[in-house]
Amino acid sequence: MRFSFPVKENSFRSAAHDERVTARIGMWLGIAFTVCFVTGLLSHAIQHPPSWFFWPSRPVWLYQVTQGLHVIAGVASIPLLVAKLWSVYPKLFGRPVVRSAAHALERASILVLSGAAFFELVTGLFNVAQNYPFQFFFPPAHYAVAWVLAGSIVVHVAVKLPVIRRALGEKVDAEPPERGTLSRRGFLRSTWLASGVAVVATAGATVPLLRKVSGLSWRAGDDPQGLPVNRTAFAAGVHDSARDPAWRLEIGGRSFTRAELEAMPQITADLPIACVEGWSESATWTGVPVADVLRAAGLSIDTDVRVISLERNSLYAVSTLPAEHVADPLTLLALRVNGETLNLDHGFPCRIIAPNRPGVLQTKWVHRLEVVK
Ligand SMILES: Nc1nc2c(c(=O)[nH]1)N[C@H]1C(S)=C(S)[C@@H](COP(=O)(O)O)O[C@H]1N2
Ligand SMILES: [Mo]
Repeated sequence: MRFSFPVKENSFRSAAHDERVTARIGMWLGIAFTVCFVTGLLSHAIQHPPSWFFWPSRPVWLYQVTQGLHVIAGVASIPLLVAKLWSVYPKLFGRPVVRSAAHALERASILVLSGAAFFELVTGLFNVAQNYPFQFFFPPAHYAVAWVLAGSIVVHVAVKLPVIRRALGEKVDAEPPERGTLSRRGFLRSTWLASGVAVVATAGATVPLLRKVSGLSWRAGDDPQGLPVNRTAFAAGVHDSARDPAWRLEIGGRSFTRAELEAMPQITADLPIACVEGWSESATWTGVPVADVLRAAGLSIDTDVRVISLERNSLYAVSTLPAEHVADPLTLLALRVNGETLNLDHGFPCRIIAPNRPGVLQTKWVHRLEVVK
């Protein structure tokens, strides 16, 4: 490539910068971001339910699928975003810098779009890696910027619609590439390949079939009882209290020892833990349905139930089971996993395992249940 200075927008001849290429990558990036946005809003609503919101307890694997898709689409977007930015960066050299007020707005909206997209993918990636180098709290920041991103994408697509239409209507390789250069199709194929490799390398975190080939998959380690541990009993400060023989499950003025819970009829079911970080892992859980514990304490089961952990001062120490989940016989106060007594790090003496819920609400080291009026 030979440049004469100053560099001009049309000095860039590579097929990668052709609008047909830009539009096609843009379309896939738009689809991937839409999947992220919809599944992200859903996950947010499940964790912070507005009064009109209803989330069923079945099928048991639904959240595992929607959150798996959220993270897989986000991972796929990373190579797509890099390729998209590469495709359009010659526009930075377009002159005049600003042609009109409308043009200035358009350029500003692209700046917002790129910044928001970069922020979402980087923070999301750090989150799935359970690494928080930033000062802000991840979920509200990731959620707020998602709206900024969605808005700027709508503006961008609306402004570019005529170009997008024209570009998608044309064949990718209507004329052969310059000798010795990558064709448009070649650039597109490399982009799809990079995206595909990124997905295959990580999706094993939630897709069992890919576990062996997902070299970069996070959290697929050999933790106790074959399940990843998100926070250990030690880190949660319950290392002693959870093993204290004086432990009781308290509910409505009644209390139960672990032996008393074990003496109640047990249910065994295969249920996943589906973490918001995108990993999921199924196990065979055994325990007492929460509804049975409520009945044993003489309480109605037609109610929301607050679950309180031995853990103190943590956002994850309390969760609320909606009535819909309370009534489901698979919503367990789990005592055993894969045929063994629950490991201390997995929530001994007992933990919540409910169908179709984010892992963050599967509260460990449960100490008290409260009826929410
Ligand atoms: N009390 C308490 N319960 C908790 C957590 C926690 O930090 N404290 N982490 C939650 C999260 S984010 C997940 S994904 C699951 C993970 O369960 P595991 O560590 O047994 O795999 O536990 C949930 N229950
Ligand atoms: Mo989680």
